[in-house]
Amino acid sequence: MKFLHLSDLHIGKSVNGFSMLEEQRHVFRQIIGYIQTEHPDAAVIAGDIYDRAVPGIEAVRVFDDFITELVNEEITIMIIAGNHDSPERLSYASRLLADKKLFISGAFDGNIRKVVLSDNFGDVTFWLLPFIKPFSVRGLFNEREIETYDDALAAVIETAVVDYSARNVLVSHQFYTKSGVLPIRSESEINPIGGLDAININIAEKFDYVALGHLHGSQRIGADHIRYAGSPLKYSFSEIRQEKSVTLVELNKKGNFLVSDLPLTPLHDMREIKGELEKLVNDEKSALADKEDYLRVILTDEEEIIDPMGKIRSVYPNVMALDFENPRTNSDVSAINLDSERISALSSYELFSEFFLEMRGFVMSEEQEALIKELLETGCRNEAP
Ligand SMILES: [Mn+2]
Repeated sequence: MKFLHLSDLHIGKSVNGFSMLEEQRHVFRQIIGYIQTEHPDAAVIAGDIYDRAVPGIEAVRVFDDFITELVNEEITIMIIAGNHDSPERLSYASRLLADKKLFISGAFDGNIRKVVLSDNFGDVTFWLLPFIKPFSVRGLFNEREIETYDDALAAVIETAVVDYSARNVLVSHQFYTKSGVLPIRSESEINPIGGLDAININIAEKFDYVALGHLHGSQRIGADHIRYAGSPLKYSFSEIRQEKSVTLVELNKKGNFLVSDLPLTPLHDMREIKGELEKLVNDEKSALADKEDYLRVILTDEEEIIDPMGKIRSVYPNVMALDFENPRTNSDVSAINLDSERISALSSYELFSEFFLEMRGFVMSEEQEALIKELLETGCRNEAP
């Protein structure tokens, strides 16, 4: 049994004001390409199909095209709702679509939806558990106390009658951790309750494979058979060093499996460049790189620049963020001693040289000293009645 594991598509997402729709179409074409070369039996999408509960028209079109192409490949498609999706909207027409081997698990109703596929080694049961919150499932378990995410997941997984002598795959979209190990987080994941949603992965360890969504960096959680596929694109600058991929899983006979990452290449990469404006604009090396990449530009110029964004965008049109890193921005303003008595005792010249040192990180040259003294004297003379 071979299947693709993907997640966190976030179709329709804008990153720093730039629409990712063309990028998304681009990586979806690569995923279809992998299906044509690898011939998996199924594809699993572990939540966060859309970026918003009410996706825009273009986002719906992009997903419609993707899902139609997946169905045309005649593989089984299994989808769960993530925390960004509206469960009801996502599962629209899902009963009709089951005939097309497309299974969508939207809202959790007390039973985990399962899909059974088989191969020469027997059955593989896929358990499609959409994103849940403790309060949203509490009503389904009257006799149980459900306070935490751990409680909620324990109750929900117990509803599944799992035959662990056969092969089972859990598909889930939650924040799982292995005790004591900090997972790789990304800024594009929205984490509304700051870690309280963490669930101990022990609860799912007996499944033969756990196809997770929610974290945007591809990673294993405590064991090789428990994995986040990660988002197919970089959705924040915290991800510039991540390799984006889809995960290919091969389940052979019970206890025997293979996992590999199939790399995804964006239309334009997201990266960071740093240096002085002149150099960055004329840089020989950057001439080789894609100027349309999504960039965070860090300017190290000492001098004030007029319209830095306009200047940098004339060469790199897709600059997403502009930051400055020089002695002026590095100085810690809070460290300045603002004691009013001390300040009033200082001369104008002394005040200015302190200010200069704070802003630039070094003392004035003799030439600068002479200039400022002259200016202060002229200023004072002109002020006098
Ligand atoms: Mn997500």
